[in-house]
Amino acid sequence: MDGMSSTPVLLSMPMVPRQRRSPEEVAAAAPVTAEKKVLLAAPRGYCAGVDRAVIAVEKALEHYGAPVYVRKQIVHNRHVVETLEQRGAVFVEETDEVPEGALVVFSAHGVSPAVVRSAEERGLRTIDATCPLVTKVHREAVRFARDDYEILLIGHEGHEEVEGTYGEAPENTQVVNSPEEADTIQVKDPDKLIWLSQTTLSVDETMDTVRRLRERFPNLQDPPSDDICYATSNRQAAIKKIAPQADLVIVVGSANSSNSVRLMEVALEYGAKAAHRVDFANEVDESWFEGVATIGVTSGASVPEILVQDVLRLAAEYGYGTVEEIVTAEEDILFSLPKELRATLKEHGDSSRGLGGRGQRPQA
Ligand code: 0JX
Ligand code: SF4
Repeated sequence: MDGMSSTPVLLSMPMVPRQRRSPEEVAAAAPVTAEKKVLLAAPRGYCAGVDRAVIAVEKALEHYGAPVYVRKQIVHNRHVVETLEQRGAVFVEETDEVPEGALVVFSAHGVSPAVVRSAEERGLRTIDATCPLVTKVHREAVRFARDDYEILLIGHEGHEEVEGTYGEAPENTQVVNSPEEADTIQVKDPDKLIWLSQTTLSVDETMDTVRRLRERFPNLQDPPSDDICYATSNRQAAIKKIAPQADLVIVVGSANSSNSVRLMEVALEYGAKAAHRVDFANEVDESWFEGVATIGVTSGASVPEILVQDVLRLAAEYGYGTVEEIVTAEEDILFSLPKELRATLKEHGDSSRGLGGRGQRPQA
């Protein structure tokens, strides 16, 4: 790992002591004759946009000192948020909770122009940690709205990213929440129509939504490039390879993390006999191991690798010490830090930069 001097998020939640059944008791409840093993998905965990956003908050704390305000969760991961809170980050829902003149970081999921304006009006200093791949979708929305297109934004209403992208062109945009909605949505002009999407959706479900939209609106245009990002699709591809062999899939990720929840759904669709999402290893219920030979393990794009290692340690205690990594893609994408921060880092002679995928390697 070259030149990265920021402190990675390392603290893991302490295991809550609770009365677990012993590995012997679990094995006795449902004996397993096949070899017990873990298939570990790669890629998994941190993407380049998350890495950059988390480092942005860490660097802001280091160079400007606490408190550093963050609008919404910087990424949708409890451990990351709690760890940054311990270091002096203050997470707020809206910029009007930030004292005038203070520093606020916008989360990786992006913000609408209205949020930027409101921060300006309050004289806030801002660092925009929006992932460049989310910004790309914002630019598409602006451009197609300017050209008088109606935009069908496939995504989940209420998710910050959808609010941000929608806010770029509210007059021209409708949100399509599901394939079913594609069957009923009404448009103004079916010949001047484009679909865009949230970056963290199920690739298959989105294609189903588009297929259903196109049945009704044959002249629907595709986005200039994929809006579902490389990290989302790579993580889904990896779990698709594992799922048919897995008696159980454990996805590490938070409940509000769209891409993590999608991994669980994709695992089930591709044949996993069971799938569960956990924030922390202590949420794994040992009864899930009953009768299980092969466990698939993966993690969402906002999940530090240390949390996966905690799950692997627990699985090993129950006899799943053999871990085979199933690699379906290599990722080497890396984004430079937000521009507002780069100038300050340069002034302070700090040459560190974000390393996409750093979370994929075990952190010592
Ligand atoms: O809920 P999401 O999957 O969009 O966000 P999360 O879990 O924070 O993942 C990384 C940030 C993604 C932004 O596109
Ligand atoms: Fe960016 Fe994709 Fe990561 Fe979202 S999931 S932060 S779009 S790289």
